[in-house]
Amino acid sequence: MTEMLDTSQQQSSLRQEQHPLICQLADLILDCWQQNLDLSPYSLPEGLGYVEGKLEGEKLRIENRCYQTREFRKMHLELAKVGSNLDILHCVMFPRPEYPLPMFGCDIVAGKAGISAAIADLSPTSPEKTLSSSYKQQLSVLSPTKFAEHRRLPSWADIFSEFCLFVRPQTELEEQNFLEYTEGMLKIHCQQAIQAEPLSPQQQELYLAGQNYYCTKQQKNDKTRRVLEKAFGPDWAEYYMKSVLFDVPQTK
Ligand code: BLA
Repeated sequence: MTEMLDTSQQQSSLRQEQHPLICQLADLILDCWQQNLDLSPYSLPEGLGYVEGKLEGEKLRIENRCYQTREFRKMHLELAKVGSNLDILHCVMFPRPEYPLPMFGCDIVAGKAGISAAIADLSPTSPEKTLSSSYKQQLSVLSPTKFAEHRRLPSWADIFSEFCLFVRPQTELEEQNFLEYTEGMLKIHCQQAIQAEPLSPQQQELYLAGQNYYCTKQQKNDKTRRVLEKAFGPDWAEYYMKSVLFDVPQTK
């Protein structure tokens, strides 16, 4: 347990083998969490802290770190490596249903030719599927710099906000600009969370439904599913997507 909380000891084997932008973002996320929130450990299902799989083709290694706080049911940072070709960072912050908070999510996929996908968003969970005006106001100040290649979102991705940044960075400068924007989002989110007031039980149901909708949509990402299926098989991939990556929070 104490080991999970010791973010100074986080120089894991997988981390050192990752694309530099992934290492930087992972450090930044853990620093930001530690500086702004009061972290407690969160236990993933047994045996899922570090996982290795190999069915067809290359070995997939996954390393998870997970925390919880007063405001967040689960804060999950995952690093994955497929053979020597593909590095992945995945991060989601699941609010406790008591609070009207959006979902922070980001994903970086880096291949031999560089980063093919970098996405960051604060996705609404409100019944109206919009962010609150104070979130909007703060996020609109971030205004990301120009990227040469913005990517089109797939059809399942109607969960993201107007502040979602989804790009294929083409230079180190663009990589740093993505990092800066994501950091800005994360800081705003942590500060908003600290100030959040609990909802009425009726409202909580509605925000929980918003989280369920988000998770259901993310589970439709076939690109993620395929990577997991190739290394662990379809049943494990389904289990992992539903119970670790995008588990739907339980109603009380
Ligand atoms: C895309 N996600 C991808 C891709 C891969 C993965 C291989 C394709 C890259 C590309 O199109 O260039 C794989 N991502 C993974 C795996 C894990 C992972 C294996 O997280 C975990 C073990 N995905 C998220 C989150 C968001 C997200 C939190 O996990 C957003 C907040 C988005 N990933 C996302 C989107 C795409 C993607 C929108 C593009 C999908 C598409 O183009 O169809």
